[in-house]
Amino acid sequence: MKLSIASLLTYGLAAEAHCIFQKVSVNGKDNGQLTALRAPNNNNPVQDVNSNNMICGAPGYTSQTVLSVAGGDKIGAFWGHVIGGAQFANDADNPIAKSHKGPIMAYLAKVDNAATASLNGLKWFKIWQDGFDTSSRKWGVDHMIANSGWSYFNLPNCIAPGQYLLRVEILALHSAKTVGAAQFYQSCAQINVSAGGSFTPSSTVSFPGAYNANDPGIHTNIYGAKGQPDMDGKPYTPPGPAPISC
Ligand SMILES: [Cu+2]
Repeated sequence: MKLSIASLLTYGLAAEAHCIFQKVSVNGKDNGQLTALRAPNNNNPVQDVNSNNMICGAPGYTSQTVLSVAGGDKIGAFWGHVIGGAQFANDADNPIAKSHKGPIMAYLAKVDNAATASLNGLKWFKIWQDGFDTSSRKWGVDHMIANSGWSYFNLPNCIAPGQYLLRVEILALHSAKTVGAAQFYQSCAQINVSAGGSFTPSSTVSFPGAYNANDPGIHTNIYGAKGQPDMDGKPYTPPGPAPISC
């Protein structure tokens, strides 16, 4: 089969129109590329919900840094098409291809030492999610793109002091009507909560394990009758537990 250069480029870019969570800000201070992060070194999605790569992405970078934060701080998670952001000038797929509609979610797991903790066996609880707004028909991913690659949320005030991994995840649903075709993008930030409350989660989930390929938030057709990725204005519930409230 012969393919023109143009079609090779088209297919190549389409296959790689993904993203990586690669920077963290605290109260507006950008801590820089890969600082305090465990992040994959390529932008490919995880599609097997039973893979260990569901935890913090495929093994790649591990920072030595642990960021100091406090309950109530405004956290920013920065996403880019590749490490560094745009892959080339005027990269239309930075921070992520616009087709990749879906929710963005954040989880915490308590650890003894965030820089060295094993990723296996951690007990996660969800602290934030931006799913789908039925009135504006915008997804978490739309809000992130509008914020030039940043997702913002507050660390709950009640979080107990100590070290945690902060797992932030995009679930891209553009192909999710096929089981196993939803795309997961996640990295983990290493944080030390210096001041907070006394919250301990009454229930937690495991990664892998929290999600099933058939969960209605994962195996779903987001396209309405007009072919738009707008759920026809119906509600969408992200997978996993509800975020904690405190
Ligand atoms: Cu993609």
